[in-house]
Amino acid sequence: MRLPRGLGTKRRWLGLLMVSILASAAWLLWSEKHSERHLRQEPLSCKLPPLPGNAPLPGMVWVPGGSLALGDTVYAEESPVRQVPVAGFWLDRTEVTNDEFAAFVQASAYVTVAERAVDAAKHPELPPAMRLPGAVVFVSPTDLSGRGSPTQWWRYVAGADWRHPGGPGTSIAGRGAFPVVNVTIEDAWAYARWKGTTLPTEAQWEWAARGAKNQALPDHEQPTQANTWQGLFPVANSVKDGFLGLAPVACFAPNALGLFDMIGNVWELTRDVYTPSHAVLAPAPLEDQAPSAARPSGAVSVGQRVIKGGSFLCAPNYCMRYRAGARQAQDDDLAVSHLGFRTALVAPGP
Ligand SMILES: [Ca+2]
Repeated sequence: MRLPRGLGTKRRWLGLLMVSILASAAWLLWSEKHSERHLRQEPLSCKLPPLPGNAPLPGMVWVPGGSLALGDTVYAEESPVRQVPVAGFWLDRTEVTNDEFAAFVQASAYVTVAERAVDAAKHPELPPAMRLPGAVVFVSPTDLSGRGSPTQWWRYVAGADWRHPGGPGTSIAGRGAFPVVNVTIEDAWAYARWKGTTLPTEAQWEWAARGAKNQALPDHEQPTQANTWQGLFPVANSVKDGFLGLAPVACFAPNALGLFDMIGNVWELTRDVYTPSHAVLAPAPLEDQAPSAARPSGAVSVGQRVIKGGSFLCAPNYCMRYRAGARQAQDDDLAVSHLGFRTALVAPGP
């Protein structure tokens, strides 16, 4: 029996639609169950190997100087690749943890940017709800009808800050070894000044992430020794690397210099003002610059910093920025749940 042509086409489409909906639902259910199983197994800390006792401050490793091919060729903002000299320096071997940041806050009574109300004079366009103290938090989307708009998985959550990474009702209890998040460049500078260190430049950071090697052709594959996203972002994460969300620091093998999590886990702030490509270089930021004071000539985006390394949300289909040469802009006064930092120190080598 043949149905009239129009009706047959309609039924075929309805059938395909049903199959597609059922397949998506099954995939989501499988992925949720799979993720829950992994969540229960995720460690709250990972063991750091002992460090040689020659560092000027605990937890720092020496990054020897050299010449770096800064940048990459995957996204426009990484080009052109430029040869940049980098002098030797010290770098924290892990991202700054909640425990480390808590010690700073306890000693200094510092209040982070996310814990303060947003300055209405600076952001007159924002609705009152977004001027409350808070941060932008990743929330797994349940509705993808917006065709890939990031607003489906990023939400401004009032009350989200470094102590409450997901907002009210969440906490960092038991998560002292996790990287601190929901911090801004101002917060990172405050921590670094307190510790007697500084923030790395983009070139320093990238050179260190490459293991102090002038790699002409960087590896573009999704790394296995890093906390990233395996699967189709943002709907399905197979959690092959063992972590659905953030991981404690140092759960993956370090690079050749002994640095952990340079790629993945959290994006890391650098002191460099963001420029849209390497054709426009930020000035050599040798001095400790207050965020509002850093306005290099030629920089198009004022009020944004370069962040590096990608995060646990980077997937092959969405943000292939789990590479040393990748970079992204970050608003100076916006705290985000996938962003942290580590500090550097310019001092004589071992
Ligand atoms: Ca992961």
